[in-house]
Amino acid sequence: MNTTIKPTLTKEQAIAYEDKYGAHNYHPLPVVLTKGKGVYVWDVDGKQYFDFLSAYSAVNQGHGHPKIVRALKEQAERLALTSRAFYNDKLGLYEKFATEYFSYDKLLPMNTGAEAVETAIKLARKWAYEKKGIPENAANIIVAKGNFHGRTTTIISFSNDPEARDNFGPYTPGFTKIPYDDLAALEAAIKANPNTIGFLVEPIQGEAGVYVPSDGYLKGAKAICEKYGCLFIADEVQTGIARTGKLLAVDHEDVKPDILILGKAMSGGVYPVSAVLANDDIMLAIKPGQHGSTFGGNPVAANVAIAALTVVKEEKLAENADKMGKIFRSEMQKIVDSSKFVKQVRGKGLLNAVIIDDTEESKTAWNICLKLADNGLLAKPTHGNIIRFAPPLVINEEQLREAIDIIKKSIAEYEQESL
Ligand code: IF1
Repeated sequence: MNTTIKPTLTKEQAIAYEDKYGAHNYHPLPVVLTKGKGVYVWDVDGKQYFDFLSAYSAVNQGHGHPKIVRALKEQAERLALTSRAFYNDKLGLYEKFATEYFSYDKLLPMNTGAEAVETAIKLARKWAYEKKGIPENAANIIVAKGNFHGRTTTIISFSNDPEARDNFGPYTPGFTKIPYDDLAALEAAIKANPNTIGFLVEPIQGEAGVYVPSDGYLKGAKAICEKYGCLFIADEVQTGIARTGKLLAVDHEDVKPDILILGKAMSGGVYPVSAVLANDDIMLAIKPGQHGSTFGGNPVAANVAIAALTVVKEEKLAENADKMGKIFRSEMQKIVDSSKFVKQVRGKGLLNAVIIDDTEESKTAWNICLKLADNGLLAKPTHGNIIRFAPPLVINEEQLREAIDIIKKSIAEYEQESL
């Protein structure tokens, strides 16, 4: 490690402080990080790890990308925040850049993924009442079971994860849950409620365990939405920005969402930046004063997002994610074929998961992640038997193969010890 960086706290202090002074709303792996560069992070004792979480796909461009960090620093020094009470000379530039980049008429800037999802819901409702003539308070949005769209009260109202939802009620009405990857259920649900205005969906379900739907699902869903005059709303907060081997996961099926939700890697992870994109007929349903955010679209966010999106194209991150993802899954498949423990590998691009042959309530995935950390690779379990692997998209083949060796070694050690 660059020895000029001195950790602020020891490992024990950092964990004890968070435990004593922080709310207990997380259960992190016991690793305390102090530095990151590219695909690597370092803990306070100087140990180096491959980062195979990438802050849940926010750090697609790699830690400390010089272009993105420079954009952050320069703009922070010049002008950080104006609020939207005034114009600034960065937001319009960013909106022009991003709408051309994603081919939409307009962008509405927010900060976090959950806020962007909330924005999409409000936009869809506003559009439905004012353009589609839905009776007051009757608008219904269809969502998929197993979804993860964020943590606000409305969003958790249509989650079916008890951890995310229980004892946070009363819940926001206006949502119908259908099974994921089930087009017949989508059409039936739309038919069952004439006030259905849209379908909100993740192109690949992240929290559900990197659940990739059948080929044609997204195209089919969009076609059904079109047939009934509903909006196809894609949550690409996690799957977007080259993660799955295309700029957007919907690009795998050449589908254009009516409303596109982005977050996380919009900033390369250095700053909270999220956005909703739509064409004029939808976006202009929201009028001045009806929605906004103090920080949304601030000059730092705008400057950072331009840099982060530029890096994605300049460094061909989608192509690299596609190529590296294929190598990753074929190597993981070898483990699946030879191991009694490892049941399946699935994913797209560099959003992948390995499924362990154990119960969802087991500690197996957690224990393997501890072993991986010991061996120099950080990943996080999702459920007790699924490990998500999502390195920064700047990873090269040599680094990837080294990481794969660590995964193979760790699983072998785990199997050995649990005999
Ligand atoms: C946490 C999961 C990932 C998201 C999609 C919106 C949001 C997210 C598709 C909200 C956020 C995160 C948040 C993170 C855990 C995480 C996650 F495991 F819970 F499902 F990535 F896979 N839409 N996902 O995935 O974005 O408001 O957080 O910016 O710690 O809760 P946010």
